[in-house]
Amino acid sequence: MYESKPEHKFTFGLWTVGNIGRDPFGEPVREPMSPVALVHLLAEVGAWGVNFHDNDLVPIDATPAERDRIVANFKKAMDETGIVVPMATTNLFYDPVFRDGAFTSNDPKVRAYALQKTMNAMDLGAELGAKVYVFWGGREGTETDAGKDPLEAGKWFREALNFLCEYSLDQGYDYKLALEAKPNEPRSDIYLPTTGAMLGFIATLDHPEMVGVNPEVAHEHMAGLNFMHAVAQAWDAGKLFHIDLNDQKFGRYDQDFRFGAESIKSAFYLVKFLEDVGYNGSRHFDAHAYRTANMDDVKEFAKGCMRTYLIMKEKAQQFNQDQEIQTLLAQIKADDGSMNQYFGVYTKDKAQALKAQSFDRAAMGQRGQPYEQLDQLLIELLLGVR
Ligand code: GCO
Ligand code: MN
Ligand code: MN
Repeated sequence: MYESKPEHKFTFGLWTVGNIGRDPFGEPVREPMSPVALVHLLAEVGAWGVNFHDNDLVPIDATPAERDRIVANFKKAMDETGIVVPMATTNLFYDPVFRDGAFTSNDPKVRAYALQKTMNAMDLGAELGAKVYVFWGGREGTETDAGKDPLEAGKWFREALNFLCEYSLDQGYDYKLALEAKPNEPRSDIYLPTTGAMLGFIATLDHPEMVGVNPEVAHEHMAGLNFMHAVAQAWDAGKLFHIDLNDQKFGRYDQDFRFGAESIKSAFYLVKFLEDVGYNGSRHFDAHAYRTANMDDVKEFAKGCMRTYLIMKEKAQQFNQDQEIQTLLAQIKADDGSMNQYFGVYTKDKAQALKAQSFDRAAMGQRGQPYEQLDQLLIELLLGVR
């Protein structure tokens, strides 16, 4: 039961199961594992794919020969396990050079270096088969707005993405670029803080068709927003290129909990949405095991992410097939078709006719909806008593 299969497209970053449990108050609690060992771990727990930042795989100071040796070993591990690389990204936040951002750093040398580093990382990802390239602008922001102009920073970010779209085309990579919004951490304020902001920004690019989003549960929850709604907007725009699944208490520090660990209802709505619309991309878990976990518990963490997703998928099917729930929904959405004449494309005649239509506003305002009843049924379904 709830066994993960390749068709579920479950992926993890090297940095997720490989997280060594450092936090601002304490040293690492787990030994670092090599990328090859992590690929084997992911195969053991039943994942389909692995994603990485350039420097999760190849250290920032590696020589070209070291790089090639590391990549060859990694490919061998992929062949041995069947694990694939659907997504790659750049680490533009760890090294001190990025302390004031990468593409939006006030220092033009840093901005140029960020472009160079990203091109190299795109080469690395393409070599290993990645089709989605993620941009998470963790340090693209400010602590004080006294020192940086958001218009200028936005222009730099736009120019960088335009440049990198052209680079991808020039190299013949068929990358789709996915922008990942986050409101704060590690900067006090990060530019383009929500998925909606990213969607607005994408429309201003030279190649908007190449660029979509990588929404993350925790990031919208940090902003106090409804994640499923953000995902729905991205889907509607044809821009849901990737997704980062984890969990997060609202209003807390950046937690990266196991998927479904905290917000069971939100996880349900999200999985139901993805499955109902037929989202076909990776289900990527961008989460970390608790700091108290040893490696056996890290494996349980990874299995738990996938298992909870599959349980929620089953619950979504149950919801869709539940007679009582569906009868209530039919009642909630009842439509005798009498208003159809007014909807859809505007015409002068329609507008005239609608202006002449009389409505019983008082009666309409009295009509209740059995959302309490419906929600309780959902709760009982999730609690396993239905
Ligand atoms: C975070 C982000 C990152 C990105 C990753 C890939 O909060 O640290 O979610 O984990 O997803 O850098 O771009
Ligand atoms: Mn995150
Ligand atoms: Mn993420």
